[in-house]
Amino acid sequence: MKIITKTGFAILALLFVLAAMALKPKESNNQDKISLIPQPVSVKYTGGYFTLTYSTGIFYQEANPALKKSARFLAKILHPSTGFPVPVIPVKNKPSGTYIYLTLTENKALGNEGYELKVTKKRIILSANKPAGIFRGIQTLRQLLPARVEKCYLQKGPWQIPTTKIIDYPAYAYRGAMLDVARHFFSVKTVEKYMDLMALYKLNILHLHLSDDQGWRIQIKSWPELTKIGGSTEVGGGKGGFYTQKQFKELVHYAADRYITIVPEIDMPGHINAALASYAILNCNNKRKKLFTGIDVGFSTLCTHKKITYKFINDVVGEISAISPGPYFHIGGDESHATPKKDYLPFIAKVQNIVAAHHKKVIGWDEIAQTPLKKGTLVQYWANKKNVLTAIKKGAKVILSPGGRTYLDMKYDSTTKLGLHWAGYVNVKRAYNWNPSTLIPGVTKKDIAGIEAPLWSETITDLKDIEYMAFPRLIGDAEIGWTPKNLRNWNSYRLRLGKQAARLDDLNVNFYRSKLIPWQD
Ligand code: TNX
Repeated sequence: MKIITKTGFAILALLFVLAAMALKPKESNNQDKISLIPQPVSVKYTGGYFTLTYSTGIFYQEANPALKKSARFLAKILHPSTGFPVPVIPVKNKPSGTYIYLTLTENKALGNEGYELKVTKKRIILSANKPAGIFRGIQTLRQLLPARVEKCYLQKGPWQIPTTKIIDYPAYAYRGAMLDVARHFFSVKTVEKYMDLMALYKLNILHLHLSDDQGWRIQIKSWPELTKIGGSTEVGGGKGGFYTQKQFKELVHYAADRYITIVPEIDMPGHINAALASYAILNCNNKRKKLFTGIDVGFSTLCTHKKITYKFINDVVGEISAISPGPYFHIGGDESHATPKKDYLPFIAKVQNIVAAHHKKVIGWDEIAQTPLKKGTLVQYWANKKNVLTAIKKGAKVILSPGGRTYLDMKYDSTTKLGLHWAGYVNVKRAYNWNPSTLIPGVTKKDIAGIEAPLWSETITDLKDIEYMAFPRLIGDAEIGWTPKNLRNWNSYRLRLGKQAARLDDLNVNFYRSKLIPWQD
């Protein structure tokens, strides 16, 4: 009797458990909270979830210091918020058990920055051809975790990641942001935070506008007055500042850890008053110019027929190139209204030779297309479509930075306090809703290296201002550069962007809460 009762009870209990399992909603994998930006090329969710626990380790293929760095990068995000130890462990072969595993593979389709991310209930395997792809994949993994993982102090779990298979790679190789550190100077810490946020959205180029009429922002050891005088102020008359070469190297290093390349720009022959104010000898009349703290453009020029001008440029390009591992040197070339055209053309040709002699490729604003272009030169479109067509006829590729779409210093609307509006108001939809390959008739995907979103800083004075103007628009630029155009549309994007609010909050980003976006905190 007793035995039967026991068995009966056991059966009843089992039935109860089975019923409860049937009634329980499908495993809560938080999928509706998830938003991936940029949208990956292919994502399949398989309905379950992986749970991060106290014993989850990050394994990486032994003897690969780059993978070790990326594993540490991930552990540094996971550790403070989860409170788990998240050990980083080298292994020879695929481990067993539950883990996160970073490994190189060979898969042509993934290219240099693509990755494959497989999440099952037991393990997460992230593979890529190159360490850069692993790093990009880690950003996707971050976005699959609850936003609070971004916080830097202990948060409540559970730490679930939906099971999925993602295959992903970028549409464009050049996905940039530009920061104007000349009109207002920004500290190393500020630039680093900007790079942190760029990395989260898979941007890979930081173009630093290092000189302009109002300021010279990088130490040149052979021309010390450039920073002593030229770096001593900024728009509005503040105290300005500059990066020592040591600090610049720190930025380069910080960027490299995030697979971001820094593109240094020295704008010439115009936008050069800070240098003309530093050295009398750079002026045609041998008299120093006054420092300038206003926001006019187009009034200054190097003295293009003085020999010393080219010695100066050679020294500057040489010193900066020596501490810039990236392939590019940006020579500006825009708005040289004070330089006669007959002087501008040979000037740009000579400067291209100087850059080549220092083993860098030239990037210049679209005006440089009027001169003969060296092989490998990139022309950056900002204003003049004709220049772009000229550039591609000469075999150059272009970077697209259309003012009325990508300029992060344009006001969102008439009520925006910061910013300018010469290229119109650029709301979040307008910033997102365009395609590089159809922007300029006659310019197709093969002509385009990528896109870049510049933030000019005439009205931008600190990190809070930077974040307000760049976010959320820069996130849209990141998606435009990464995601193929057939997978992009405004309606999907605005919902996904809305779900980024919690993550941006947890990262302390002072983003603009556009009314066009259904923000979910
Ligand atoms: C145009 S874009 C400029 C900059 C200004 C910017 C302000 C470009 C190549 N030149 O000098 O800062 O407009 O939006």
